[in-house]
Amino acid sequence: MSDFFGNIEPIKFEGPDSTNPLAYRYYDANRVVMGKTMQEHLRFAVCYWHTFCWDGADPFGQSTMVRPWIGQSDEMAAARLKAEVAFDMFSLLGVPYFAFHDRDIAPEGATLAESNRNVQAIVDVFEQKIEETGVGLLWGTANIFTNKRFMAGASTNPDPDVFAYSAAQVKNALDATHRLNGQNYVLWGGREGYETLLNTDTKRELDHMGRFLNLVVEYKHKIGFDGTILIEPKPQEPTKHQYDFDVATVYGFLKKYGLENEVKVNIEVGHAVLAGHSFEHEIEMANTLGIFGSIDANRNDYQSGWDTDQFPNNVPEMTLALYYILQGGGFTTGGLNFDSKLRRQSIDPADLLYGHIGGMDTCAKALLCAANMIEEGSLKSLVEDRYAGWNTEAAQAMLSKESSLDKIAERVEREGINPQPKSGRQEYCENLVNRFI
Ligand code: XLS
Ligand code: NI
Ligand code: NI
Repeated sequence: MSDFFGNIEPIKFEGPDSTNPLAYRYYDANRVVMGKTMQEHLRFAVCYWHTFCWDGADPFGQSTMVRPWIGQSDEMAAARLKAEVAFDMFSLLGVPYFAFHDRDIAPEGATLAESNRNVQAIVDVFEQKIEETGVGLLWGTANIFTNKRFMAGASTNPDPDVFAYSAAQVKNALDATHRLNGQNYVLWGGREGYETLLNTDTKRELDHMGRFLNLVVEYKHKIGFDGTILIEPKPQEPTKHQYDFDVATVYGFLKKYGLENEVKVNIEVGHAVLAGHSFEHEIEMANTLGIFGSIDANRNDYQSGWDTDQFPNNVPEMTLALYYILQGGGFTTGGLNFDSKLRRQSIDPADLLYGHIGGMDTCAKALLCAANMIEEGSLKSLVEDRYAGWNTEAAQAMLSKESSLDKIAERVEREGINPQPKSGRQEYCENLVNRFI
């Protein structure tokens, strides 16, 4: 154990009345809710990047946070210390999973081969830590957006050498994820998009991205990786226009390149909001299209209009999200990764714990609310009643191959069909939801 967190003891569940800021008030890992423990439902993960790789520097100011592994001359020793502190934190929180980019865990070398060796060395450390602590890998990914070689994209770069380099880097990250028994492998389209159409051939770029994803899926099968490949939609930032705009756009892309049964989505709260959607909209679209995979939990500042990646603290928003996740059958290989970071003035090691404790409690409380909503059932029966007309034979017949516009028109005339509006009862529904929060 490192001394980064001082003498902080593992975080325990103390119940809603607890005033201890280093205790869970709602997250009770072994509590059974709708037939599964909270831990099994929520499958929490801590992300490596915001948590261990950011020191508070922003475009206007220097670093604010003490991170003894950042800025050291012996970068590999620093990477080992970072891994040590990371697993200390996973154990203090009692989270079952973590997630990382290849470049989060080990320094980039002078060549890809050297970078790969650095990643392998830390993966060796992880292997042992996983063995010791029982913490698992929710997902791995490759950072193919930070280095300037990726400034015009990775698989969508006009330069085929960047496509090749990206493929080689993803191969190594997928191998690492496989070795660590990762539950999923994520591709967030970091700079897969464009700044201006004036210099961009979108047809080529999409075809290249489609082939790239097929290469990833083919390789996954080749090595016998049985985790899920996930795309993480985001509409903009860092590029002005990102190709993986939202869930529906990703589905169209997967269909076009024949991958709709191979790839699912990792939905991030802040990205949904940037796309002009609610989080639950994106979840329910993914359920509807059969591609729901995992989530990146955070929240945006509704005022600033950026992906501010704050820790979730909005119980009503998370309740609706979990309501739709549970209705869709819950997570399988996916989970709830905190793609969340501290604010720049939160400089104490304990702040990392407060952020995660608050996020986990928000989600746990939301899980209880969502489970109550489902068990009580009024909202579901309201929706069923609203569509009940479709259960008749005549209604179903319209959807069959034998029906036609003229047959339907003839029936409308013959039966004198004259629909009367019915209330959608939105306020009633909203009040109903609030009964459970
Ligand atoms: C950035 C993304 C990124 C992915 C992993 O906005 O959320 O952090 O989750 O590459
Ligand atoms: Ni994310
Ligand atoms: Ni994000």
